[in-house]
Parts: sequence; C-alpha cells; structure tokens
Amino acid sequence: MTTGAPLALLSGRLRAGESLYMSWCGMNDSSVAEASARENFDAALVDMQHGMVDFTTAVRAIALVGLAGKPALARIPVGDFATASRLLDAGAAGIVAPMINSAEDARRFASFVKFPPIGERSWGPQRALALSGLEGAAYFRQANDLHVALAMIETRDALAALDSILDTPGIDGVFVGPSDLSIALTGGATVDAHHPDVDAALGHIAASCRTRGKIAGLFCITGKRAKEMSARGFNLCSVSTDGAMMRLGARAELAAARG
Ligand code: 3PY
Ligand code: MG
Repeated sequence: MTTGAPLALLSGRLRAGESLYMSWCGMNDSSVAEASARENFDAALVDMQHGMVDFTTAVRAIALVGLAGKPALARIPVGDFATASRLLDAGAAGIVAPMINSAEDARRFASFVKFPPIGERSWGPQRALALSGLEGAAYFRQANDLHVALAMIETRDALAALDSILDTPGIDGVFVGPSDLSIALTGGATVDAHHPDVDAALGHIAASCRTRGKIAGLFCITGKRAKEMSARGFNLCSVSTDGAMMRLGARAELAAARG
C-alpha cells in the first residue's frame, strides 16, 4: 500500500493501479465517516446530494477521516460546483459530481476543481495544506494531480457523451450512478442498479476508462457487487452505505437476540 499524507493517497494509489473500496456516508454526523475510516475502507465519501450531510459536517468529516490516515471524497449536489472548490480547500481528495451529461457540464465541473491552466479554481487551500503535508507553492504545483474530479454518468445523454466527458481536460474519471442509469435506460420503467441494460453499459464504460487510463468508479450497494465490479475494471467502488449497514446490522443482531 502507498503511504503518505491522507490527501495524496487517493490519486496516488489509483495511479499505482490499485483498486479501492470506499464507504458512503449520508448521515449528517462527521463521526460516521470517521468510524468508517477507522475500519478497513480505503477512503470515505460524504454524500451531499441525496445524503443529509451539510457543509459544516463535511468539513469536519474530511478532517476526521484524514486523522484516521485516509482520504475523503464528497459528492456535491447537482451543479453545485462552487461547493466543490470549498470542499477541496477543506482537504477533500476527490469530488463526485452528479448528472454530468455533456462535455460542457464536464468542462464547468473541472473548472472549479483544477487550478489554471486547466481550470479556474480560486486560491485558498486552508485545510488542504495540512492534509496534503505541503507548503503553498508545492501544493499549488501538485494540486491538479492530487484532487480528482469524477463525473457521474447516470443518463442516456451522459452515455452518449462518455468519450468527450472523459477527454475533457481536468476530468480524472467517471463515477457511475447505476440506479439513475437504470431509470434512464428503461425509460422510467424501473429502478434496478443490476438491470441487464446497466450491466451492458458498465462494460462499455469500464473499457473507455481503461483505454484512456482514467478512473472508473461505481456505486455498489453490497461488498459482493463491489468485488465483482472491481474484477470488471472499476477501480473505485463504494461498498454499501452507512444507512444500509445500520439496517442490516440491526436486523442481524435483533434476529440473533429474538431467535
Ligand atoms: C445512482 O445510483 O444513481 C446514484 O447516484 C448512487 O447514489
Ligand atoms: Mg444518482
């Protein structure tokens, strides 16, 4: 395993060819992400789109995950690219942006994540300096490589624009939202993250990422699914969610207690 400052671990390990498993935290309490980072996850993500995590909690979570020696990612609300820049200043190693449906969406997203000449991120890395272990000028030189921008692919338009999204300067890879993608691909008939049409699209997405040396990320609701998809080329997979793990744990323990 690559070691180093927590912020550097995400891009460093992915670039070294490792496959990573991350937690997915939607509860608005920084100790949830911290607790997951103290387990054997490679990284922890706080979800500000569908999760309840607010900005203050996200900033605390990024620091606590860093104290556990792990990198933190955040999923921003749709189109909230200004928050992406603020989360990077707070030390997030990666930003997952939902509903990136075109090269223009990707360009705008990347412009808030990367400093010039790639993007237009404004200077003020506050906590990112501590979590990267770098001083200002050194951090500035490395920042565009340290922080990863992941564009969510979850619509038909996004699939059609996949190659141009991946080729957009500053986009380090994609992160697939299989539930929204299933709704899109079935014309609203169902929501099924494991639908055969989603499965076919996943093969295509993994291949496009592999060809370009880009990160292929996927939301996986179980560890079994994450293992399968990691073997199929997805090198950054979530494993369950905080809410799902609590429900499953509660059911298992109550079943044991009540017989
Ligand atoms: C999806 O599956 O659409 C997601 O966004 C995962 O949270
Ligand atoms: Mg989604």
